[in-house]
Amino acid sequence: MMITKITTANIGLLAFSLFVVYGVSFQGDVNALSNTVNAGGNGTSWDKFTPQNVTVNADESVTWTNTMQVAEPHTVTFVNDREMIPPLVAPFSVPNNTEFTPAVPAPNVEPTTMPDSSNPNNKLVIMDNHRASAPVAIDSTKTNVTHLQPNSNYSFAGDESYVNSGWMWPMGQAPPGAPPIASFTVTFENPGTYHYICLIHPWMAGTVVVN
Ligand SMILES: [Cu+2]
Repeated sequence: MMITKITTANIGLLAFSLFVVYGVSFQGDVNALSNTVNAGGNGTSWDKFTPQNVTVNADESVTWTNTMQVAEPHTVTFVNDREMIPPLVAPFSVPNNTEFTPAVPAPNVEPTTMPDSSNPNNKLVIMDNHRASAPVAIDSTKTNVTHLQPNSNYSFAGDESYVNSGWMWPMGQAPPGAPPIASFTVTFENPGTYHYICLIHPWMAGTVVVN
């Protein structure tokens, strides 16, 4: 499980690198329907939510899908306090004798580890942060964490401290070991103006206005 997540993160970085090399030549039409938002696109829209701003009525839903032509992930992430912005990876302390066995056959993978300066019996292993890569909701107290199913329809009260889609891949392009998340649907229960970002490309931002 641990290795799978590290592998997923590395594949994500690889996918991003491949996108930088090959993705810029793609062009595509962005054809947004009512209450649907494209997360990423092609050509110059690859790092945008389209439409960037949507307006719905209370109890209506908005669905985001990843419309990339290459395997580049995006997230839809509502954060109401900057300290709740999660790092994509984080160090965790494990006993020095902990061994990691790759769960997905691959000839060239290895976890990143380093000494734990606070405990000589332990080492640090850099892990994918589940709160960033998986669908998660955290309530206004920042203590009650709900793990959502991939491609969830989440009922959003509006006062949550954190609501995340997880890494959404173009349909069918999630890499081995990654949850096959291709969409995220949010039903907005209460009027308000709600801002969201993509954790992987934090300059990607959008707004939902609920009347
Ligand atoms: Cu993104």
